[in-house]
Amino acid sequence: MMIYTSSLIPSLHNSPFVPSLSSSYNNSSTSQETSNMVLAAPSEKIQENIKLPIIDLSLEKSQVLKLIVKASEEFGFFKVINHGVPEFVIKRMEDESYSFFSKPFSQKQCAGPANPYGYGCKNIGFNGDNGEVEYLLLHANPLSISQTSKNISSDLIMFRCAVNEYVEAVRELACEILELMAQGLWIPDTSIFSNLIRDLHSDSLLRLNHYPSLSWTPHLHHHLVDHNSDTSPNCNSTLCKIGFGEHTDPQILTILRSNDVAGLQISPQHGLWVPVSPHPCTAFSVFVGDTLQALTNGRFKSVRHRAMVNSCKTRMSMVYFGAPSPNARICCPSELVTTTTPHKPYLYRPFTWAEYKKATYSRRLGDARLQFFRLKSENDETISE
Ligand SMILES: O=C(O)CCC(=O)C(=O)O
Repeated sequence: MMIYTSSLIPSLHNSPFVPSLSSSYNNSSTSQETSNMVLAAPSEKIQENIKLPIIDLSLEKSQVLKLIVKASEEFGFFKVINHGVPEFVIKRMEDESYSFFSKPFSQKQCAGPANPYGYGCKNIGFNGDNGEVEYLLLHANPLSISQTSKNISSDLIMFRCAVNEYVEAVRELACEILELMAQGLWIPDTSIFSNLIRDLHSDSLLRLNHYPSLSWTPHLHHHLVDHNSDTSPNCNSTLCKIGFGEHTDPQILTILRSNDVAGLQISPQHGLWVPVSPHPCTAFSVFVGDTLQALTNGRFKSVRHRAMVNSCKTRMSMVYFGAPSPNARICCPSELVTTTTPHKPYLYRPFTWAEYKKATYSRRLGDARLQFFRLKSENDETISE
């Protein structure tokens, strides 16, 4: 009899991919809820001295392939620099985001509730997760963007252009990285992963997250957006307030850009959190998602991460989630499966993105969902996700 366990967290399921913002706040072993504010558990270990990989995409290709594969296997996370996304495209999107979040709360509410697209505040997803965050969730498809943007900006054309241009640029970056990954894994069809998010019906998303400083209250919030930089995560506070609770991303690949305020942390192993420095500010953070873990037969690790609130500086992040089309069949290429020694059988049963998304939505943000798609193996007694 085989038992499946989660080595990442004793909690079990989440609903994070679309409205993603949920957190495992229900999980008392990892966090505590205090008067509506979720705090990190005191027992957690923050490890400042782990050097997270920063990959220069302009280096020689064979070197880049190796670095990407290594980082995806070890951390499921890396940063990229010299990525080719023009600074003005990023800046325009950032300006639009700041402009939206600095509006009075009542105006922002007109773009909500996030069901699943639109403006959300504190509530993340549909299963009771919450955090110190407000966000705007958009489908990455231009038609959907134009429909959702009606209540978001007074200058619709400007907003749509900024979003479309940004989405296009980060999608290209995601595709380039996915192609490098396929090459690094010696898969002959190097577009096998990237084609999933290039698909016209791709279910990719853009989420803009805004983590106000702790003095913020929604109804007073119309002038508090603070663009000053600060790299210390909790400059005035010994508390560790959670903005966006821990989770893995269900999609294929996530490309995140934040302002220069710290707060993002990744968990390469249960109970251990590594702060991701916001520098260099021209970098993007790249996360392996659950679907890519399944597509690589478990070689790449979908990384658990969360965002902490800074007590005196406002943090903002812009997150592109590259996803397949709902009907896409997720099954790892045969090159990553071996029946001879070293034995590497299929780890996951094939599933469609629609199926995985449904499973994700029905759970809490911090839950480990991929384990439910894992195939039982005669040799495995306990399988960890
Ligand atoms: O804001 C961040 O740094 C993390 C956000 C995140 O994990 C998400 O939106 O899924």
